[in-house]
Amino acid sequence: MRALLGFVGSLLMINACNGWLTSRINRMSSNSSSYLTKEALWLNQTLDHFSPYDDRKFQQRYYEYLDEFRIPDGPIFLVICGESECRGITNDYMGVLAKKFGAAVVTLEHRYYGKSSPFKTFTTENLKFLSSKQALFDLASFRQFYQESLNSKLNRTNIENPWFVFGISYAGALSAWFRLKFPHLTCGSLASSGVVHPILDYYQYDQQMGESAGPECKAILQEVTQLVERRLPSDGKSLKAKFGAAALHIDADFMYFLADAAAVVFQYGNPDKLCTPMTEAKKANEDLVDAYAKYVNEYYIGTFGVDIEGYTQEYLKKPESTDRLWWFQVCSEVAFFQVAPLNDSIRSSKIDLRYHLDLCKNVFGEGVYPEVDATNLYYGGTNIAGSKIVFTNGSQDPWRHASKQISSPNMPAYIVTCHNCGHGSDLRGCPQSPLVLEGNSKNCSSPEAVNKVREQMTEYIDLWLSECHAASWSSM
Ligand SMILES: *[C@@H]1O[C@H](CO)[C@@H](O)[C@H](O)[C@H]1NC(C)=O
Ligand SMILES: *[C@@H]1O[C@H](CO)[C@@H](O)[C@H](O)[C@H]1NC(C)=O
Ligand SMILES: *[C@@H]1O[C@H](CO)[C@@H](O)[C@H](O)[C@H]1NC(C)=O
Ligand SMILES: *[C@@H]1O[C@H](CO)[C@@H](O)[C@H](O)[C@H]1NC(C)=O
Ligand SMILES: *[C@@H]1O[C@H](CO)[C@@H](O)[C@H](O)[C@H]1NC(C)=O
Ligand SMILES: CC(=O)N[C@H]1CO[C@H](CO)[C@@H](O)[C@@H]1O
Repeated sequence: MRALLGFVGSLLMINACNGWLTSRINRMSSNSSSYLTKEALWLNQTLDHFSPYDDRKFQQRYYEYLDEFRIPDGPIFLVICGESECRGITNDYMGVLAKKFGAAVVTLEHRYYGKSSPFKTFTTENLKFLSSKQALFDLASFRQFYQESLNSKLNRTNIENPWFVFGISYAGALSAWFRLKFPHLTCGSLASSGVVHPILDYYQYDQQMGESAGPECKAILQEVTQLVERRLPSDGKSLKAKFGAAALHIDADFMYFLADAAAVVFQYGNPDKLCTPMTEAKKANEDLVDAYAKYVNEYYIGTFGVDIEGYTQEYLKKPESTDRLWWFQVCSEVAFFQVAPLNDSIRSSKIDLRYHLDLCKNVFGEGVYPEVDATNLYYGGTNIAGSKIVFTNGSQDPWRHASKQISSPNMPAYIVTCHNCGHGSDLRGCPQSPLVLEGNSKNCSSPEAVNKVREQMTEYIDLWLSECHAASWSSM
C-alpha cells in the first residue's frame, strides 16, 4: 500500500489493488459468499500487443456468471479487475445490477497479477509488458473472444450483445479508458472512483485525509507525526517495535507506513475506527504515540491485515515479490506519489517526491521513471474526450482528486456524500472493512446518498444500453 491506490496489501478482498487502491481489500476475505463465482476459465492472450514480431502468448484467467443472463440478447457486463489477484466475480452491487438488467457478468484478471502472469519472476526486464495500454488491449481481445465463444455456445454467428464496462479505482480508470479507446466495443462505462488523472506529486491525497478527518482529528494525527519524528533519532528501534514495524530500517519507509495506516480508514469508510480512540486518548491526556500504536496494531495490522514486509524496500527488490507489480506501474506510468503537502500536512515532510523517486530507482534500477505527462497525453487526464462514461466518487475518499469530479456533456460525475463514503462506495457500499457483502449501503452514514447515486447510474446504464441496442438493430 504504500502505493495505496489500491493498497498493496495483504488480505482483503474487494477488488483491486495491490498497489494502492484496492488490493488489500481484495485479499481480505476468502468467504465464498463474497463471490458470485470463483470458477476460473482461461484464454490465450497475446503478450505484446504492440510488436509486429513477437507472437508469444500467456494464459489469462477469467470468470463468467450467467445465472441472471437473459438468453440470448441480454447485456454483458465486463467488470475489470485491477492491480491484485482476481479470485472471482465479487458479490457487490454488480450482482444487483446483473439481476436488474438480465446481464451476464464477466471478469478478466489483469495481466501479471494473480495467476495471469506471463513470467514466474518480476525482474525489471520481465515487467516491460506490464502497462495500462497492454491491459486495455487484453480487455479488447477478451471482449471479442468472449462474444465469439458465447455465439458458438448459442449456435449463431456475427451477433453482438450490448456490452458495458465497470471498474473501481485503477480498474475504474481502465473502465473509462476502455470506452475512450475502444468505443465500438462497449455501450458505456462506469468509472467508480476511477483515477483517470495520473499526478506526479499527489499531495491532494494527504489534504483530503485532513478534510475527511475534520480539524480535531487532523490536529491529533499531525501531533502524532511530530512526536514520532522527534523520538525517532534517539529511540528509533523501540519506537518501531511498538508498531510491529522493526523491519522498516529506512525511517521514511516507516513514516510512510504510519501515514498509510491512517489513510486506510478514510479510503475505505471507517473514519471512526481511528478518530474516536485518538480523540479520546487526547482528552484523557494519554500518550498519543501509544494510542496510535494500539490502533495500528489492532486495526491496520490486525483487522485490515496489512503486511509490514510490503513496506520494506529490501522486500520490494526481490524479483519474486508480487508487490513489485503495482509499484512498477506507479514508477513507470501513473505515479500518484502520496507526498506531504507543503503546508498543513498529516504525513511527515520526509515523504516527498525525492523519497518516491529514490524508491523507484532503488527497487527497479536506473531508467524506470514515471512518465506521467506521457500517460496524460495518451488518455487526456481529466480532459478525457470520452463519452457515455459515468464517474462516481466518495466524498471522504482521498483518491477523488485524481478522478474526474466535474460533469461534462455525456460524462456525468456524481459524488457520494456521507461521513463514511470512501473508495468505490457506489459499488461496494460502506464501510468496506470489515467487509460488508453485496455492496450493502445500510451501514453508510447516509444510505440515501448512496442509493440516489446508484439510481442515477442505473438510469444511464439503461439509457446507453438501449441506444446501443437501437443502433445494432438498425444496422442489421
Ligand atoms: C461468510 O459469510 C457468511 C454469510 O454472510 C457469514 O455468516 C460468515 O460469518 C462469513 N465467514 C467469514 C469467515 O467471514
Ligand atoms: C491455448 O493454447 C494451448 C496451447 O497451444 C491450447 O492447447 C489451448 O487449447 C488454447 N486455449 C484456448 C482457450 O484457445
Ligand atoms: C446448432 O446448429 C446446428 C446446425 O444447424 C444443429 O445441427 C445443432 O443442433 C444446433 N445446436 C443447438 C444447440 O441448437
Ligand atoms: C496553510 O494551510 C492553512 C490551513 O489549511 C491555510 O489557512 C493557510 O493559508 C495555508 N498557508 C499557506 C502559506 O498556504
Ligand atoms: C452495521 O450496523 C449495525 C447496526 O446498525 C451494526 O450492528 C453492524 O456491526 C454494522 N456493521 C459494520 C460492518 O459496521
Ligand atoms: C459532481 C460533483 O459533485 N463534483 C464535485 C466533486 O468535488 C469537487 C471538489 O470538492 C467539486 O468541485 C465538484 O463540484
